[in-house]
Amino acid sequence: MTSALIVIDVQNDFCPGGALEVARGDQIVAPINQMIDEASLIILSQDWHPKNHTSFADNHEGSTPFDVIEMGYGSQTLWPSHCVMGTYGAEFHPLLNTSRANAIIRKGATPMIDSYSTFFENDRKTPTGLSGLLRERGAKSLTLVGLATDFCVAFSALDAISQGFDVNIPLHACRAIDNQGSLEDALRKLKLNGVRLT
Ligand code: VGL
Ligand code: ZN
Repeated sequence: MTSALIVIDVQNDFCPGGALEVARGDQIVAPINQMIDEASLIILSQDWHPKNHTSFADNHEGSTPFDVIEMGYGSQTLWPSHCVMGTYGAEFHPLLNTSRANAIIRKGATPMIDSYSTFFENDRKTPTGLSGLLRERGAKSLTLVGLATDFCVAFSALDAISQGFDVNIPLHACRAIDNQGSLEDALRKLKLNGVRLT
């Protein structure tokens, strides 16, 4: 069975000192590099927003980060402006080994839709093309690692299951935002849907 390693959003803005820093987010770079050395099909996901992105609190007057608003596609957490395309914050962590990556999937570029998952935008309908890429390459089993466990890793894992892949998440190679119980919620949903947590 062919397997693929999907490295989610290991970018400067999600690491300590970044705009939407995840505690100890940089500690996963070394274990992920080790997994990259051993993987045969490697996909990197990159959160990649325009400055006017609807998920930024800065773009909603009177809002502050972590407020929740209603969008046409459901509720949306407002974030500090992060991973703006072309900026340092949107670049991969400088120590992440990107040289062996087979493909980079960028997500979140549509101004009016957020995209936690690297398979579908938050409207749950607009595909990034990753499912097709993995299928054409014969991948059946996916290992997901990266940032953040409770948002982009979890949403990607649930979509991967719905797309018929086997999914494994080694938690030592992930870190969470953990806002208002979001990590516990995510872990429960992942287990319920058959994601293997190791
Ligand atoms: C992420 C919030 C907003 C993530 C991306 O990578 O988990 N979280 N954009
Ligand atoms: Zn984002």
